[in-house]
Amino acid sequence: MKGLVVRNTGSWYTVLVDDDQLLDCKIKGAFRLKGIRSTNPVAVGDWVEIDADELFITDICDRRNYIIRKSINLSKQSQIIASNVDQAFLLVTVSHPQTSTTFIDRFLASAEAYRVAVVLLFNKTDLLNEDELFRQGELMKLYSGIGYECLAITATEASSLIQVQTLLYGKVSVFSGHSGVGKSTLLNHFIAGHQQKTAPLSEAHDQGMHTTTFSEMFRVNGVDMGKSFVIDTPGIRGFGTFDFEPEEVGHYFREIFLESTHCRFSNCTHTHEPGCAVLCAVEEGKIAMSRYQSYLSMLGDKEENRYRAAY
Ligand SMILES: Nc1nc2c(ncn2[C@@H]2O[C@H](COP(=O)(O)OP(=O)(O)OP(=O)(O)O)[C@@H](O)[C@H]2O)c(=O)[nH]1
Ligand SMILES: [Mg+2]
Ligand SMILES: [Zn+2]
Repeated sequence: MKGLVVRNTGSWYTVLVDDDQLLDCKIKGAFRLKGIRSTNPVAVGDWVEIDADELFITDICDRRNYIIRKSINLSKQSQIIASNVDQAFLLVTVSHPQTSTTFIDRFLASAEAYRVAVVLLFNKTDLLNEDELFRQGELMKLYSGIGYECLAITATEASSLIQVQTLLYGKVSVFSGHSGVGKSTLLNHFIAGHQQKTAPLSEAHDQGMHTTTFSEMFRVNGVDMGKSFVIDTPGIRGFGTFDFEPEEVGHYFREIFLESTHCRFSNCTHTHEPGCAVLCAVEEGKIAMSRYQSYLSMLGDKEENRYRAAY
């Protein structure tokens, strides 16, 4: 029997099967070792084959895509946050807590690599002072200029909810971002019954409390929303990079990639090469310095062969 993994807590997987039945399944020991090096061999969003009598997952169907994050410490373990998604929403907060452009850019680059469309939701607009609103506007200009859809929202306001809901129709959407940016608060408006836990930020650090501890998929509530699903995820601190080749990193920064077609060398790393069109565009202000710095920081990970903390 085929089913959709909607939740994973420790060694238990909740699988949605025909007739809206939810089955709690395990995976067989041998299956766990099937050459998958992530901390979670089966992820929320996976389609799986199950043995419905024994309640075992026996196989995973090929993934269309996934959002993965490499641990920022040296363990080099990776974790699949969600798989088979139609789009990702990255919640960004200019403050409470602050989301850095490096973090945004790393998320966007990894989504590009796995061909997942991203919408940037600038949340907690209601809390921003004049300077912060200005900063939010600048960021929205920057990212919409590159081609990403950007929305300024307040997770508790009806007008924001309607804007987000229209984007969910008929799709599987994963919501990600730092702890405390409001993922669960926002998603609670779209799911029936069961409410996800939410919590205020720590007063001392103005950061989230890692309230959500595992990914979970919910059907979106509402007329005609039957085939629409959202996935709430635990807040991520940092976003390590992947095993990219240096000349590949530029492919995942859309505007850098576009410019790079004019570089003299096809394997240009856009750091020191003569005739580099990207360096030229940075100097002219056509490519934002913050984006170029994020690009360099991802290249740097590669050179140092380690993952950096706390973006
Ligand atoms: N003022 C304001 N507060 C918000 C908004 N969105 C969320 N919050 C508050 O921010 C706090 C954190 O929200 P959560 O929904 O728990 O954040 P989360 O992203 O799910 O955090 P983790 O589960 O830890 O990853 C809660 O106190 C929310 O009420 C918003 O748009 N405006
Ligand atoms: Mg949460
Ligand atoms: Zn170049």
